Amino acid sequence: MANWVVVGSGALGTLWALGLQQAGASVTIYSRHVEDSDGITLTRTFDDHKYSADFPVITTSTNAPDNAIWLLMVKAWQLAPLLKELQLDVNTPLIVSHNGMGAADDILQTQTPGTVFDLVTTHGAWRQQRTHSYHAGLGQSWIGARHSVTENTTPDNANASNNIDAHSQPVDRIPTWFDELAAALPPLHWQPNITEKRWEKLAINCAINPLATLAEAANGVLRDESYAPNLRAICEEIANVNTALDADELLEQVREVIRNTAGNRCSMLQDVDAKRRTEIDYLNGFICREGERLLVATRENCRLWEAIQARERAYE
Ligand code: KPL
Repeated sequence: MANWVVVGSGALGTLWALGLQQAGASVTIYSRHVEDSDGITLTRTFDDHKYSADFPVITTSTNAPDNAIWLLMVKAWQLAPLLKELQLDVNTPLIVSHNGMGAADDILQTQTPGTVFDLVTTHGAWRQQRTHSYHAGLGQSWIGARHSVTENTTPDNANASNNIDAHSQPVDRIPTWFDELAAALPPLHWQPNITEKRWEKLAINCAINPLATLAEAANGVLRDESYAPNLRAICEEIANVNTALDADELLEQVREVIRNTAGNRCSMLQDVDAKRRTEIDYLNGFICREGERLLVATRENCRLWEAIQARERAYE
């Protein structure tokens, strides 16, 4: 069994930590909260069943167990400061899971190739309290090794293309710890081309999160026909930015997620309600910046980026 360190005991971090421990793995939580320093109790509620377990806490990465695998379940904007704080060895396996793209790419590029893994999940969970997660919807997850995504998308790259998969080499070697992670929160699929999944999830979040947040309503509000032009424009712009994608397929996936999560208040709306920073800069903001770089029009994504930023500026 591997040694796992989970960072971010938010809604999803809690689910993975509890699942890994239940699967028999050794799990440590990294936390900078003073009240956690002697240990932490995490709780999951699913279908009226409540389950709690205790975890040891480390407050500095130097106290991490040997050969630990780090599961970084933090928001996109927290990732770069976290990695700077942790100062982990470049050979440390890092699993990254957040909404959006472009977070800490420059830092993650300095890791030894094959040590950064992206985890994409459709499980729905809310934080009932800081250490209590409500598992609202069963989903599935995909994990794969990150490959040269940003080599094609950095402004310095003279051969920059808007087909993000054009030059990247999927990594197929499944890590030894995969089964352990898969047992924690099934089903988890090994995805050699995780970049494709990340873009699909990006499109889902770019479409649902800002529109539902501006509507101040659960995702199901977007079934209203009046949102059809916005949803289509978002998907078309994303498919123009990344020509490996098909706008109709993205739109179909977006509509399916809207149907399946109709009763959910999306993570961005939860952030805005709590006056927290949202992940908009890594969602529609990312698309808007990519559009500018590639000279592709992304008006609707840029409009939504601006509108959510305005909401954030209005926090008291
Ligand atoms: O990932 C989500 C989020 O809220 O961030 C969706 C899929 C939109 C579900 O609410």
